[in-house]
Amino acid sequence: MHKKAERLKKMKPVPAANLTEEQRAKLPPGQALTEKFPILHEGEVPHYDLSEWTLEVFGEVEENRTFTYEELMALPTVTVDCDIHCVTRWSKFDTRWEGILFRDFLKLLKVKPEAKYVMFHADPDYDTNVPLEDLMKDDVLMAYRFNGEPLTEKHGWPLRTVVPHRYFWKSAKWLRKIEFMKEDRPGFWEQNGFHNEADPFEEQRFSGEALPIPEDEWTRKEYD
Ligand SMILES: Nc1nc2c(c(=O)[nH]1)N[C@H]1C(S)=C(S)[C@@H](COP(=O)(O)O)O[C@H]1N2
Ligand SMILES: [Mo]
Repeated sequence: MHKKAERLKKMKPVPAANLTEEQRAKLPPGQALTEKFPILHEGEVPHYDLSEWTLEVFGEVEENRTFTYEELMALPTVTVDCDIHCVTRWSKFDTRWEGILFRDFLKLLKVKPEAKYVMFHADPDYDTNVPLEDLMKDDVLMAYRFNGEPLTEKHGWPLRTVVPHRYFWKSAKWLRKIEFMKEDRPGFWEQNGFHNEADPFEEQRFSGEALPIPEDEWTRKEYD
């Protein structure tokens, strides 16, 4: 009861007038700052048995690979502090993620030189595309911890990508498969009117006409 009431309460952005000079400079155009953590996804939150969960790698690689959760947890951990920006206009500053640096993960794979793009395949029926070069940055990771705690189910447990310099739909929760591709191909949102590049500072929200998303829609979503 209490929980539900809480959920129905609208999230409120930090009023623009309260932003410090530094915060103003960090906020991309058209975004509002929130101190909460909105929960956004299509479909139902998946549940997994970790002993059966796997991460698969396929496409333009010399050999397909399947990693167990245990194998991934044995890899070196990095910590990334970054700001995140959702196309529905909320931004959250100073989020801390721990996980596997994507660039380090690549060292375990034999990716063919022809591979130029990556499709992240996630549950339930979600995918998103990112250029491979973009994933070489030192803040792109496959995360399993957020702000010092294990990732919660709703935020993508057991593993999600975080690609901070792109709108947040490019960061797949419930990651299951990584596909290396020669040619680019649009993912779920990219096929549904969202911009292929998705740079928040360039305001690359839509590929064609702006989708009719009310500016305060995100304030009605679930959050924690
Ligand atoms: N698997 C999956 N990942 C997803 C989505 C989704 O629908 N399914 N939505 C994306 C969108 S639009 C956003 S804004 C972020 C939200 O992540 P959060 O719920 O942790 O804030 O997840 C992204 N990753
Ligand atoms: Mo989003």
